[in-house]
Amino acid sequence: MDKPKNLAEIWIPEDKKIFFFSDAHLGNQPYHLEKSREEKLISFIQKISKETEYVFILGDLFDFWFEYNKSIYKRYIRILSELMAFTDNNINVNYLVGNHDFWMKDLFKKFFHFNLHFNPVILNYGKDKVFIAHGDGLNPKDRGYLFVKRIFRSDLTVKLFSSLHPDLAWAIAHNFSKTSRKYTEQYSSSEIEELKKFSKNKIENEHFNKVILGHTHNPEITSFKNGEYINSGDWINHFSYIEVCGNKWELKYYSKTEK
Ligand SMILES: [Mn+2]
Repeated sequence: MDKPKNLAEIWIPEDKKIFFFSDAHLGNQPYHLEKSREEKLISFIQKISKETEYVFILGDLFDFWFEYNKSIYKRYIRILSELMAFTDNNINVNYLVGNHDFWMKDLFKKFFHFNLHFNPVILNYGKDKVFIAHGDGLNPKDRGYLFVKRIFRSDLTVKLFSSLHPDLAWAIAHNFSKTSRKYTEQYSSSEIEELKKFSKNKIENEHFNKVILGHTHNPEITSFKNGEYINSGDWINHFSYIEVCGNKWELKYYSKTEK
C-alpha cells in the first residue's frame, strides 16, 4: 500500500466510542438568529462529553476564525467556554482545521489541549483504516478555491491582518467569509460527487475502508465494494454527526430531547 506522505496517524482502541461533527459556521448570522442552533450544539457537546473519550471536530466550527495573540472575538465566548467541557473531562479532541478556520495558532493546543491538524489524518481503529479530512481542497478541479486558500493562509496576509485593530479585522473578516462561502457552501451536486469520487479512489486504491469528511454540509453514507464514505453534514440545517463504537458506524441527527 502507498502510505500518503507525512500524514499524522492515530490509534484508538476499537472498544472506545468516537464522535465526529463539523461545520457549525458559528458567527455567520446575527446572534439572535443563530442562538438556538448554538444552544443545540452546546447541548450536544455536553452530552457527548459524558459519553466518550474521543472526539473529532472536522473543521469550520466557526464561520471565521482569526487568532490574535491576546484578544478573542466576543461572539465566541459562549462556545469556547462550552468546549472546555472536553478539556475538563480529559477528552482527546482532534480538530481538523477547516477552510473557515483561517488562522489558528496556539489557543486550542495550549488552553484546550486539542490536537490541531492542518492536514488529513489516518485513524487506525480496530480493523478499520480510516482517512479523515475536513474535505476542502481535495477536488483538484477546484483551482479557484485552492488559489484563494493559498492567499488567505499566506504569512504576509496573516501579518497584515494581525496589524489591524481587531474590530476592523473582524469587519473585514465578515466580508471575506461571505466570499469564501461562495466557494464552499453553495455545493452543487457535482461538487458533492467529486468528494464521493475522491473517497471511492481512496478506498479502492489506498486500501482505506472508511473515508470521513465534512465540508459539503451534506450528511451522507455511501457504500463502495470495500468500504464506506461518511460525511458528517452540518450544524446549520442538519445537526448531524457520526458515532462509532466497535464496527458500528452510524450517521445520526441530534435533537435536544435525546438528552
Ligand atoms: Mn468547509
